[in-house]
Amino acid sequence: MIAPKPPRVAPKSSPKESLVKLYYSPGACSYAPHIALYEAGLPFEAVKVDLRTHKLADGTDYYSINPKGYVPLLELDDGTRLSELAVIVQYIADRKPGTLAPAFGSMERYRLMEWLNFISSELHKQFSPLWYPDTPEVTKEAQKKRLAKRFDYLNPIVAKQPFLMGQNFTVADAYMHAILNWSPQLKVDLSPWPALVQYQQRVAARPGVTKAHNAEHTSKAAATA
Ligand SMILES: N[C@@H](CCC(=O)N[C@@H](CS)C(=O)NCC(=O)O)C(=O)O
Repeated sequence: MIAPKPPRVAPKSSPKESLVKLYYSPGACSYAPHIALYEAGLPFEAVKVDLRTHKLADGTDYYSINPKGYVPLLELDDGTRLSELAVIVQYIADRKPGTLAPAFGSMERYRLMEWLNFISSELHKQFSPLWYPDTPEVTKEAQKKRLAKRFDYLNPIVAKQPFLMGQNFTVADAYMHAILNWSPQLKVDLSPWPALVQYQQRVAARPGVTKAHNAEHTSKAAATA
């Protein structure tokens, strides 16, 4: 007797094994997803964008890839493109469940999103005007005062625990580290907040962070926000 043929099942493409492409600019906020990709151990290709010209190394107009013009941008192997840092890092984390973000739907995950939103609006976009040469000095000083209030809030948190969410490094730490990393260049003195200085050193010492740092700084391009 001939055994019936097993039903044809389409081979499952494992999203975990597919290659993603990260559009980044050295030292920009895209450092956060770059760190997350190394920390997650995912295979990826990093594509450098020159933010002064909005062009890739081969001359491609970056606006043709991301009409928003900014980095980061994540491209999946089916061509799908995802923008907005706080979303990109969660996507990366969810490709390696249980490593860089709490499970979707849990209260802890909302805590992570709370951090990502805080970092985006209260740190990242408060630092941004410090990059622009046409920002008046008085505005820069006002921004630094606003940032100081956020540092007052953050310092005791990272004094009592190694990472924003407690004992475990998450993508929120990748994001905060990438933004606070701008401090020396932008003349934001973190020394009145020693736990934040130690936090930066602690995160910088992680192997995934070192790899991302080395990858970004083997090439020269100006950081910009
Ligand atoms: N809302 C965006 C902001 C990203 C952003 O500010 N990117 C900066 C670098 S840190 C950038 O590419 N600026 C250049 C430009 O806007 O053309 C996100 O969260 O991803």
